[in-house]
Amino acid sequence: METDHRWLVVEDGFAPARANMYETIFTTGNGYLGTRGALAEGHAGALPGTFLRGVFDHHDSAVTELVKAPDWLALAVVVDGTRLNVTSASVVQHRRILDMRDGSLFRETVFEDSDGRRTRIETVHFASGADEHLCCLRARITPENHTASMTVHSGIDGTHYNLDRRPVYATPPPDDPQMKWHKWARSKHLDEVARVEIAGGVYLETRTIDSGITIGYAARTTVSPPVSPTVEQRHRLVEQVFHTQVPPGDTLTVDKLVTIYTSRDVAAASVRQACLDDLHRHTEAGFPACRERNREAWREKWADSDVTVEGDADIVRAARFNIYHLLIAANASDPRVNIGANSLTGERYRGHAFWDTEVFMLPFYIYTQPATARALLLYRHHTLDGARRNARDGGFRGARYAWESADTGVETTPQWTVDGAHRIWMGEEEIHVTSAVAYGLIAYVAATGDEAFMTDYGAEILFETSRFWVDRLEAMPDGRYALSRVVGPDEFHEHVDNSAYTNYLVRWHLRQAAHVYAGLAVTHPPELAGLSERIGLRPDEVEAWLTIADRIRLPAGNDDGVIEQFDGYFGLENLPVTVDDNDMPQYPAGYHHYNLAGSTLLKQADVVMLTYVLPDEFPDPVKLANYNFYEPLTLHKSSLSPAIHSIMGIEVGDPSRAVQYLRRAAFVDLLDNQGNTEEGIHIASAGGTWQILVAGFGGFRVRNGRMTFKPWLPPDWNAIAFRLKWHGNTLSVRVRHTSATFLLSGPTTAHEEIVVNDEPITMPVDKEVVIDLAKTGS
Ligand code: IFM
Repeated sequence: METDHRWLVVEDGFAPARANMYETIFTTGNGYLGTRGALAEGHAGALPGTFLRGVFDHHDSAVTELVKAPDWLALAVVVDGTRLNVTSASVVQHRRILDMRDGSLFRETVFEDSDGRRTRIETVHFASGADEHLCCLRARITPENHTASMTVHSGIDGTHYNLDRRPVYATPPPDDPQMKWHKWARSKHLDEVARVEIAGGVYLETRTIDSGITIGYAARTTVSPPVSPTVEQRHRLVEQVFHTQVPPGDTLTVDKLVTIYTSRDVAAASVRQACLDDLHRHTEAGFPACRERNREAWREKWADSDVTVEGDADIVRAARFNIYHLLIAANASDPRVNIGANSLTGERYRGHAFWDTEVFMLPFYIYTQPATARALLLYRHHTLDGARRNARDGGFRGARYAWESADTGVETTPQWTVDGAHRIWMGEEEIHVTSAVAYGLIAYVAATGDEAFMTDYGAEILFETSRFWVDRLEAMPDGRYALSRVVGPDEFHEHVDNSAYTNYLVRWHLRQAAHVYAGLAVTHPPELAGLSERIGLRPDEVEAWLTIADRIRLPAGNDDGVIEQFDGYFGLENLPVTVDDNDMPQYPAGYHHYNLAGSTLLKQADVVMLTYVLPDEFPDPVKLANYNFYEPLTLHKSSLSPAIHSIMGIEVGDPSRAVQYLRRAAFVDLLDNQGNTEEGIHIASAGGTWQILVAGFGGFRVRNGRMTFKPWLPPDWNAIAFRLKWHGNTLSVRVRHTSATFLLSGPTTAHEEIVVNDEPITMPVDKEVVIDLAKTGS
């Protein structure tokens, strides 16, 4: 195992109160699946879960949700009649280590039963980074002071339901049966299809109830010294059971290989065979070879993705933790899926994708894993028909992307909070997500030069969504166009008119669409003609986009350049804000998420966010004025908020809180500073953390088609280093206080022009360029 602590996340000792949080943090995965780091033997209060990308179902849940798939980790050890777990035996020693370098989770626990028998269990498991259908576990079980009559159960457990356990809220929700709490909370999605013994192993097949997705798991467990297993089974559970005697100090080694396929991968009738074929292949190779292949795959991922900071080891570890979670959240192999707001690590937000993907996470993938970025954007094309339906359902033309998007792209935002107490309006009103999709695809094409993506997919998205905007905009008597009844990024304020964020983005969106149309007319006339014919798009419609864009009503700025967040915002009540020990703002006494609409307080970055996503629309003094005005009013009740404030603080020349905001974002889950990590990783904050490092401290932006840098380092850091993919090449960047070093590496030989502190620099391929930052006016 890795020994450098900057690659490790460690849990020392078992604390029931933190068990669910660690399950989330210790999720292992590979983009195809995510498996929470629950203790394999289970315990009261545990929330295990494996989630398979794209496996959604509705059935008796409030809305379509990501299904809790069968648990492949399940492994129980019975010693002299006691099934060892944290409640049946005392825990003498417990330590778990997530090795982020190769995505594996180590565990070492010593149990002592009521007769003083001590048994040590050590495990390592991972979801293979080399083969997305493979999961591996090795356990070493050692009776330390006794001869163990030992039974090991190893199998596939499909008995779990979504939200088996109530989520923990600060104030427990009322148990009013009218609220159908139990129905809302605990949902069944799987029917059993088959459970069988296979050669040397077991196989479980289930099917989702509404969506009809077949899910197959094949598992083979072997033990050493060898023992022949029996097979035990009951509804939705099948396991191999090994009975043996183990002398004191001897170790029983258990290897478990599991293969997983669904009918999303192969035809339903072939799922079982696909599992068995893979299992056979991996069994031939054996656990050590599977592990080595996994390590090799992770070496490649990190070579492109790592960010290091010299001078702050804690930040390096936290940065890697966030990048690790981004790396297990998605991969390039499925263009029909996106990343849920809690990735594949938990049930919060039901696996639904938000604007989080394009605005917070996509930059990481664009610049480090562009094939994955492409797959994520292809999902938006795959769900374009769903977006068309959303527009149609609202009475509009074109396509409107869902605020919460699952498998089809049809709006899946629940209309009520889970306790039934509050109406959720985001599905109807948080329409800025549609421009986030445009934002993501424009950035992707600019960075990769993937014009085929634009002609084959991106243009259709841009054109259909522009149609939605012009229909959704309302013509006013003065000839301007307004957008009423929306929610901007700040979700404390619903039903607002002319949200600055939304309206600026819509204007930008329409102009981009028209620009792309004009560009394709020159570079790809046949493709444009084909697309126009297919969607019935006329040139005069495109001209209208530009005319309307020019007339969109943009909220006025005050004398200092502060942009009013929406119509009437400046007239709202100012409430005092207090901060906690960590200097983070608190709700004023008596206030909470649902009663702050009459105040100027913000849930999260809104106008400041606008100045970040559209950097060229606002001069520096306007950015500064808005940062100074809105930052003290922002409560950061969304984990998406701190990252943007860190970046914009640096950009406007007030980096005093940049490191604090970085820590808030980077440690949101490691320290559970939003209090809900047990329900899943804040994956948008993970993307935001990467952006702080690269766009904040590294000062990276794309401007006029070029990579530009305006770095700034905190005094106690020595350097920051990262890599960016650009048009197929890689730019390695290392920034120090006084200098910055750039190296552009192939495969292409084309030089690039980059801009550092406003100075253009020509970068040859494979030749390091060192810039004296003092001379560039930094
Ligand atoms: O998309 C976010 C939103 O901005 C704030 N509430 C949570 C959502 C999912 O992360």
